[in-house]
Parts: sequence; C-alpha cells; structure tokens
Amino acid sequence: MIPLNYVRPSPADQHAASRSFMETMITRRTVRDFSSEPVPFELIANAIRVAASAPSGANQQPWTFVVISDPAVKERIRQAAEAEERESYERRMSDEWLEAIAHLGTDWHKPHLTDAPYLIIVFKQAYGLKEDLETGEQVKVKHYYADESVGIATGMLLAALHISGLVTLTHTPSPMAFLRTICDRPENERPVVLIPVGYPARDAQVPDISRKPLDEVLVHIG
Ligand code: IYR
Repeated sequence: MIPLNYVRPSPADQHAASRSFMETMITRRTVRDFSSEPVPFELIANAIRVAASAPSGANQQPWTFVVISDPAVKERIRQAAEAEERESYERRMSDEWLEAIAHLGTDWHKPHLTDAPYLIIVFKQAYGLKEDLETGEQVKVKHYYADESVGIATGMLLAALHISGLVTLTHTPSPMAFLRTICDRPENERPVVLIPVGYPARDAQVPDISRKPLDEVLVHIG
C-alpha cells in the first residue's frame, strides 16, 4: 500500500469546479454531422489517457482503444457498417425498435464514418491472455466486471472528448464483429462501441430532445 495522493480543495473551489464541470457536461450532444477538419492527435491521446484511468474489476483494465484516421480503413468500416445497418433497418429491427428511435432521424447511411477525422473503437477484453511459463502456451485469465468497466471507461472518454471541444457519436452497428477483423484484434477482444470524433459540420443538426428532470432520476434516501 502507498499513501493516497489527495489534496482537498477549499469548499469554494469544490463548488466552482462541480458547477463548471456540470455546466459544460450537460451541453454534450450526440452529433451525427461531422466536419472533416483535422483534430490534433494529442486531444485524442489525452482523452484515452483519461478513459484508461477508469476503475475496473480487479484493476484488470480490460480495454483496448483503437484509433483510426487512415481514410482507406475508415472507408472499409463504413462499407461494412452500412451493409449491416441496412440489413438491420430493413429486416432485423422490430417495428417497436424502429418506432423507439424514429425521433432521432437515423437510417443506415453512415457518412460520419468517413467524414470524421478519427474513429475510436472501444474493445472489451472478454478475458486476458497470458503465457503459461511451463508450457509456453497462451492461457485465459478470467476478467471480472469487464462490461461495467468498459462502460465506465467509455463514459470518461466521452466526457474528456467533450471537455476538449470535440463532438462524438456513440455508434453501435449491429452485429459489429467485422470491426475485430478490420482492426486485426485478437480473439479475446470484442468491439463495444464505435465513436466518430471531430468537429461538428457547420450546419450540424441534432434532434430536439431533452433530459429527464433531476427529481425524476435522483432518489435521495436521507
Ligand atoms: N445502431 C443503429 C440503430 C440505432 C439504435 C439505437 I437504440 C439508437 O439510439 C440509434 C440508432 C444506428 O446506429 O443507426
């Protein structure tokens, strides 16, 4: 064990930081119309540093963040995602599902996958792989709470990108196993979410939706 590195801020600083973070974060919107303007890689790297500092089951850090800026790879991803999404929208999704997302105005066309300067694909390591010292073979290591850990890391990633003045789309083409092949990731890694990142297009539009009020989502048992 080592001593915790913690500096307690003054109450005034606590309130100021809490308020400022809250005010910035609640302006985050999921964006589907991206500019192709380049983004400094440092902003992406810093956001992944933040995500990779997330708590995880047994501190196993069961994640890999694949960052793609190569236009040819983005194009392959777009082709594969649109093929799956077209099948989903036209055949696989239930009427109930289509109705639930109708107000978002989405369809199978995914131009953001080639417009956005970066795609970040978050992979979950369903289990770890380590070498058996006696046999030299790769053995599986159980990962605990991998879904929850990757979910928390992804939330922190989105927050860090938003704080950096970038916009994101949490996209989950379904099924998305093709991402493991295109990104050449090992068998233990599963794609969880595909996140285009960049600046919004000048004329970007978002659906006119609101968040539930605090008293609906916060239950205080005092
Ligand atoms: N994955 C599809 C459909 C979709 C599903 C939900 I749930 C959304 O909130 C939005 C879209 C797509 O990305 O278009």
